[in-house]
Amino acid sequence: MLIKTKKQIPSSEITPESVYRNRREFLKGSANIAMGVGAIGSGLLSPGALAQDGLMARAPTDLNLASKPQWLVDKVRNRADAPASGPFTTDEALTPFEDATTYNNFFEFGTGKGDPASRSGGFSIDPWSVEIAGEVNRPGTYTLEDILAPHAFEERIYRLRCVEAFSLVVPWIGFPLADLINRFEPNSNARFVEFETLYDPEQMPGHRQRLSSLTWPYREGLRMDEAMHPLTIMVVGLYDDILPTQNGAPLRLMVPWKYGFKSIKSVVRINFRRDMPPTTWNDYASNEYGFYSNVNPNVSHPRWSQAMERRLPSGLFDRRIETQMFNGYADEVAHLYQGMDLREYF
Ligand SMILES: Nc1nc2c(c(=O)[nH]1)N[C@H]1C(S)=C(S)[C@@H](COP(=O)(O)O)O[C@H]1N2
Ligand SMILES: [Mo]
Repeated sequence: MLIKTKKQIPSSEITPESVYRNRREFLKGSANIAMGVGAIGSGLLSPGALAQDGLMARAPTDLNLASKPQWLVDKVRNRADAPASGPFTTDEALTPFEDATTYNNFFEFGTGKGDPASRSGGFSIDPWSVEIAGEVNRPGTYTLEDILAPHAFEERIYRLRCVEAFSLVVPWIGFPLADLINRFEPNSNARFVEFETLYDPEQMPGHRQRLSSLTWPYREGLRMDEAMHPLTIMVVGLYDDILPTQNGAPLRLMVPWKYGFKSIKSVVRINFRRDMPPTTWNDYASNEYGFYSNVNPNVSHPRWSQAMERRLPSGLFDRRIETQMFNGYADEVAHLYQGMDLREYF
């Protein structure tokens, strides 16, 4: 949890957005190919960048997967693009694929930012199943295929703000959690949703550490109205492909107005509860990591300010920007917390 403070990076050095967006136009078969060529001419686009950001299919090994289920790849590719504007997308510069997939928090694979990418090779997501449990009419253990079958995927370009004060902008691919929840018919006792990550000491070195400070499996939770909010999505891909292991393959949560640790990875269990579930980081240090953990520049972490953030990619100079209330999603979500003291319910 180290926070560096350096000078601003000129925005001209941040080009991946144009690379990716041009590519989307390219794939749509529009006349914008010419734009891409122009971009190469101006030095914005290189063949290397094209490969990196998705024009070439990635091998399972590139995503730290044992295998890539073709049905899932096809479903991810055959999706709706992010809307041009509105709360479900941001036009801020995208964090390059390379940075979004090599600078990660996934403590099951180690505590270093590079560990999840370097230590998760050969991770198996086939077969994968998700248990639906608790206060629902249709509990059961469902295969990933069954879980995903009725959902059309869409791209959402969201900001992700880690509690450690770095942030990213990522083109996620997924679907609203509300649509999944409705299928399993929670009953009137369901006031909270609890999520659990896979527990697998053989595949996850963090689980083998004898003196781990975190309790496994990794757990997170949301209030029911937070889970049903249209911004809350289940993610199956990023940058035009399925999720790499380090980003939470094959299925993870994304709640863009909360600190990143709420967006639990590699989910195997969704449990509907009457009471507020225990969560991993809150168990570890309840004075530092609250259940709500809404992004809030006015409420400091006990050990550092949350007023600013460092936007990836990290370069020679860090780009520091102001953190926004609810990570910039206040218009959409502030009403969920009306009347609550956000210092008490941090
Ligand atoms: N199971 C699990 N989920 C997790 C984590 C983790 O360690 N284990 N880290 C969280 C944290 S602290 C952040 S910031 C985000 C990072 O997501 P990303 O690596 O896709 O950017 O994942 C969250 N989800
Ligand atoms: Mo985080």
